[in-house]
Amino acid sequence: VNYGKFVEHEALTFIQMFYEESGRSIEERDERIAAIVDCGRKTGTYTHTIEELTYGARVAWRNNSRCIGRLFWESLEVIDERGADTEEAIAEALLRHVAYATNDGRIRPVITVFAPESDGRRIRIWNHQLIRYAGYVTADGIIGDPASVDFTEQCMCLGWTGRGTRFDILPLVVQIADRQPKWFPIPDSHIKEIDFVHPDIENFNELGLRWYAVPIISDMVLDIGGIRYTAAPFNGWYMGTEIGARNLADVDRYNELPAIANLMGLDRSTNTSLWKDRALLELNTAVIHSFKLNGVSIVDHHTAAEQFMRFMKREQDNGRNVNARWSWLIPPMSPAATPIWNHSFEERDVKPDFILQPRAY
Ligand code: HEM
Ligand code: NRG
Repeated sequence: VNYGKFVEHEALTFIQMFYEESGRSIEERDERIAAIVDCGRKTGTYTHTIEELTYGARVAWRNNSRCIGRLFWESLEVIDERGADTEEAIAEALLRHVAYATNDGRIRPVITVFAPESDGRRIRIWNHQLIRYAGYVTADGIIGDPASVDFTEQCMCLGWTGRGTRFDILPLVVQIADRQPKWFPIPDSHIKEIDFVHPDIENFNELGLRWYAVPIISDMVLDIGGIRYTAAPFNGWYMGTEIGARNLADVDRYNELPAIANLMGLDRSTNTSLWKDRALLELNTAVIHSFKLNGVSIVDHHTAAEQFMRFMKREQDNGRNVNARWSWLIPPMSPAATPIWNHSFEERDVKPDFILQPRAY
């Protein structure tokens, strides 16, 4: 019952912030506020201008307490696809996003924004990331990425079949309202992947490890001024440890440390050989080395931490509080060797932001 009022309050807070930060005139602002109030009371919602949408998406990145990469928030490119109203049109826009963001390896931070939730009608992209590897439960254990097992089963129920390798790219799955979701394969030509080699360990490539170039999160809500964009996939580039210290290393993901330690001839019979730490270090060396060898953007965790400290300084100089969560900002390797370690942060409820939403399936 209070829905309209709630939106109005959030909308006005956002509009005031936008007009203040972008240095527009008071007259212009008040005109816009009057229009939004009028539209909101008549229709229960309002439509962002392209300038509001662009600024809102950038500030959502700036505000996200878990992201270490926020120094570059102002460079986010916003693609307006609010007009895409069929599953096919949405899938085509997603493929354009993949190609534009990949940019042959010189990765561009981009967000594609689809129509927001209205009257309970919403667009959902079922994928967690547009590009991700399948995970299959077999009698001999899981093949592929264990984090994708549930989604992979959904894709197979919809009629998709994978080749059954450890690195099968999943299809795009798009749903409008409560219609049956539709799936679309991503052509190989759209996907850049990197095979991992090590600068000194010659047979490292025999492990057959690889990863895709661009992480494109596609299951979060972009919340701007009381409007919820439930389909707004975004990407930057990888920090090496996301792949080398988590995706390929976690025991409940690809769990590659034992194989790497064997390749290196380390003693796995005792923790005191620090075989996990040694294997982690070489895996992460291989990830960064291989991305660079292939001309694909990536940042190491030390540089990312320095960039984050510059972001904090710049925000403070601009009179803004930084919203941050320590446990997400410290990298999963050598965290105490980065300047983030010794800081304490405040986390508040700020908007615009990217927020989690329940699974679509
Ligand atoms: C989280 C790095 C760009 C929004 C993260 C995380 C890292 C990271 C390391 C933690 C991920 C994890 O532990 O799983 C970077 C780097 C970027 C970048 C190096 C390079 C430009 C972006 C962009 C956006 C964004 C462009 C949005 C416009 C987020 C959000 C999270 C996050 C919302 C939290 C995800 C969650 O809650 O699961 N980022 N990021 N990041 N980043 Fe960034
Ligand atoms: N850890 C996840 C990706 C999370 C977001 N990371 C980024 N985002 N770098 C993984 O696939 O490893 N980004 O927008 O660049």
